[in-house]
Amino acid sequence: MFRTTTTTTTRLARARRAYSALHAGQKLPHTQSPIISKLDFFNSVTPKGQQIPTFRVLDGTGRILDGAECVDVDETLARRLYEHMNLLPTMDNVLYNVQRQGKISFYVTSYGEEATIIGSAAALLKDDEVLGQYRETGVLLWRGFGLDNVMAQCFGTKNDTSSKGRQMPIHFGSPEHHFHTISSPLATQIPQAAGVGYALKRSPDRRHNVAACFFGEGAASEGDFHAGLMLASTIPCPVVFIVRNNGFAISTPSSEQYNGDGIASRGPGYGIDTIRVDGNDVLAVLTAVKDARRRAQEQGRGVLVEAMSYRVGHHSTSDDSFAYRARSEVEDKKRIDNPLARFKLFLEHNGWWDEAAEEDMKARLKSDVMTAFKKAEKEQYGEVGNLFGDVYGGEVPWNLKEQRAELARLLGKYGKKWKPWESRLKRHVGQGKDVAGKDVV
Ligand SMILES: Cc1ncc(C[n+]2csc(CCOP(=O)(O)OP(=O)(O)O)c2C)c(N)n1
Ligand SMILES: [Mg+2]
Repeated sequence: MFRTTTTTTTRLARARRAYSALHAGQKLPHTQSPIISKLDFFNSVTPKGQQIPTFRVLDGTGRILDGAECVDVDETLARRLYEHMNLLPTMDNVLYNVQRQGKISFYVTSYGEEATIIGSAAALLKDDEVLGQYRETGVLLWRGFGLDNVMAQCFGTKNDTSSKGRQMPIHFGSPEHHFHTISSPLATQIPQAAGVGYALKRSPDRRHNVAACFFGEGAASEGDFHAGLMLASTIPCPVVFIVRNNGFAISTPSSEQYNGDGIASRGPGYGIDTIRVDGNDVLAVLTAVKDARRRAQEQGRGVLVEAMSYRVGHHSTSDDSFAYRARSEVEDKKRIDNPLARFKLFLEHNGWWDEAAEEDMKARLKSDVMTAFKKAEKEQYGEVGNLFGDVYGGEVPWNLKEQRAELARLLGKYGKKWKPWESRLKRHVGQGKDVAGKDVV
């Protein structure tokens, strides 16, 4: 049996004191971590039992919270924010129904995320490079892309400057508006944004800019999220990562997507400034993203913003969300924390808005959307041969030549005889003759 004598205890205490004196201030290589001798496991980034706070400016009645930090917003800016927030659901209502009628193949709405998207758009410089996921059409509208361009892309007409009618609806892109083309595979834009940030930093005439990268909390489960943040943190490069935490990745609720404190808890792991913000409060989003872009630009390093909101709409037109969530839940969220209603109250408190202005705006927006929709619905599609262009530079490779020749043969055989092709070809510029020559007629 082992017995501890008084002498042993004293000797041990003396040894411990000597050890502490010797090791006081000592650090292991490559770290400033203080040395401790108690097991201290930790989790997430806040003291135990607490969560990362959420930055908010507007209360539920549209008033600015006492002492809240907020950028200056005058009447012109406030009205512009509100009108763009309203343009989104007006456009979504029309295009969602148009898809249901089979006139376009697919659509994604922004219901519930109007404040997150428009607030962020307004916080960026017009020439900051935006890499979006797919639910950020509002950024393009804020930058003046226009409803005609939106419709042309969704309908794939000859006026589709994003993709010449070759992409699924909502895959917008516009170099003029510094908006990189949307691609469906989740999270690919995140490491790309780090590369764009690096390129901006290396271009003397673009050092005033940052890359702004949008994605959902679901996309943050992809490896590319980690690669992107790692790059932006270590190269480093100026990127504002804006994660829209809307509670769902299609049918998977966010409670099943992570065990940590949301996505914001991951930022400190990469040593980048991070903030969580009320995504239903346009003034909070605007203020937070503006400061995030300032930090990213000044530090030349990534910054992470997590905007908390709720996806009110179905994931897309390919989804029926009532298969996995209650209608009553959606109705409650719409009512309790509606970003449009909150900001409208703010405008009214300032004497900048009334019911007449509301009615006038709604009528105007609806008419703008309907005019653009009707124009695109009747518009011609581009030349059939567009199908083969813009894939490779230089000479067209043999496999595309073969495919083009095969299409020419089929157009010659069926172009006039098979009704679906016949009617469809009539809507294309050149009616297929650019591929099949006179054979098609
Ligand atoms: C690599 C990859 N995996 C899966 C999908 C299918 N998919 C499309 S959207 C989506 C959910 C994304 O959720 P989130 O990132 O939270 O964005 P939200 O739709 O909520 O805006 C999934 C799984 C995909 N497009 N790409
Ligand atoms: Mg989501």
